[in-house]
Amino acid sequence: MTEHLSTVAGVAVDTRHWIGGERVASAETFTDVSPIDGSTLAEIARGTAMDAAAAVAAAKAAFPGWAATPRAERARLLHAIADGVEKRLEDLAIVETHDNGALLRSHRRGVMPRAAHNFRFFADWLLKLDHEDFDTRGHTNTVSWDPAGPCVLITPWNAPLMLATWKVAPALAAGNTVILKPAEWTPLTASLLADIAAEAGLPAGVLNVVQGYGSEIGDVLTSHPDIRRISFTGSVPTAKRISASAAANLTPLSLELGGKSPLLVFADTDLDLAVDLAVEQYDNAGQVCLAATRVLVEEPLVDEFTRRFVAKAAELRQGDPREATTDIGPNIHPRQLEKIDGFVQRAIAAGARAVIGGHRGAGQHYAPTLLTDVAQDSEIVQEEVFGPVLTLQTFTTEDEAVRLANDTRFGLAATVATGDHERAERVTAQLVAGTVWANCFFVRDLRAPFGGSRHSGVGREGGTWSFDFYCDVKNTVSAPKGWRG
Ligand code: TXE
Repeated sequence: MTEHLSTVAGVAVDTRHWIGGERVASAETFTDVSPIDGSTLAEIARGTAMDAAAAVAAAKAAFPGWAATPRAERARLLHAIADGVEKRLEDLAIVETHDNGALLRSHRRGVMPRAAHNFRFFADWLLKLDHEDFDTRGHTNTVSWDPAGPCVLITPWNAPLMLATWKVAPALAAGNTVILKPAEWTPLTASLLADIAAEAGLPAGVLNVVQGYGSEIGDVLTSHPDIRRISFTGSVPTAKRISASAAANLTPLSLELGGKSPLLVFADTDLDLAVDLAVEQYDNAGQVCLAATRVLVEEPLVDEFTRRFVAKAAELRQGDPREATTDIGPNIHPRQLEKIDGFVQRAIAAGARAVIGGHRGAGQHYAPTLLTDVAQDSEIVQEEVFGPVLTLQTFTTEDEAVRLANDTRFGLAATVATGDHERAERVTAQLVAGTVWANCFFVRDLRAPFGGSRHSGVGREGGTWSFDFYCDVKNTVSAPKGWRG
């Protein structure tokens, strides 16, 4: 073991940056702490402006070679990375659980397989991506998907590797080089991904990982004139800052931000389904951008719904995310816990009633909370909490339900629970959101566009939409042979 390796749950993790195919240290480090028990996991390289600039230079230098690499070879390498993720699935799962506190069983069964799938999916999509030839008075228009250049990908802590690979895979598939800046609260799996990519044979400089605080190196990355795309998942204030920074070079952005999504429960719904959908919103301790945190229930159903919801939520077991019996792990950081509790206590002071929860739990847990008697224009109804906190409101007509659902500055997702198919069609058509689910939740297909309206984001990724974003789409118009030639 060298001083740059930390062992997390038996897995060796390099704590340095990965720049131009080499591990690079910084003079200073920052401490990465586990939300499970507050223990120190690693001392991570604290990136500087120089490190960030070096990563951009490495990505720029590697770009021409990678862009010129035939699609089939790029796809092969992405599949090789997916193989590596699968081979190290257990390591990735356990390290991620220590780093962000999410359930080990979810990491094993869902999250890490999905990280591998992200690479396979975009590798395969790349091979299917076709140009379209069409004719204009005998001239041929040929549309091509050209690589754009070095991309900065900035990712959050709630699903670190899954969200990183969701950006890295299409960016690389498109022929771009990448600088990945993981969240400072969860730096570990990005470092393992760099190892995996190197072992798979990805050329030096094609994927770079810079660790550190967004507030210290973010601007250097996002205002850099050599960067051609920025994809960010995180908070609205940071997105605004990145937008301002990117404006210097008009760098195209994809922003996937928060939400305050509604779950509309109509009286004609299958009540078991509606209750399951609502309780599911506590998954990942509520740290899910798509979570339907505003539960809107049709008046006649509210008492029965609440009774069943409370009974079901009471079955949830909070605890150590490594245990198979745990349903909800800790929240990410003492600062987030503070923030969650601040929202809840201010809501209660303003007249809200906690049907369940309303307080901290043991350690770094927050008790699953349902707040009622909340005003539509109150902070708790309008602002993203990003913890296991739901509000409950009632409505009496379909129009009122739609009005309340849309009365937010966000527009990431919405869910409708109804037994009436025509109502489902009518209501989903009126909801302003990037993803709307009818009688289901979290069903995600990588072919589908993903993103948000209003303050939930800018742009869409997924399937062709990812390539639209990560490519410079070009139209070449050729005159017919012999035409004045
Ligand atoms: O987010 P930040 P935070 C929401 C959620 C949460 C809140 C705050 O409501 O409570 O955001 O979380 C990097 N230039 N979501 O403070 O700051 C940072 O290093 C460039 C929703 O953790 O947005 C990290 O890598 N980058 C969300 C990333 O931005 C900068 C997921 C996200 O951190 C930067 C996470 C800068 N100036 C939080 N400053 C979702 N949409 O799923 C910070 N960063």
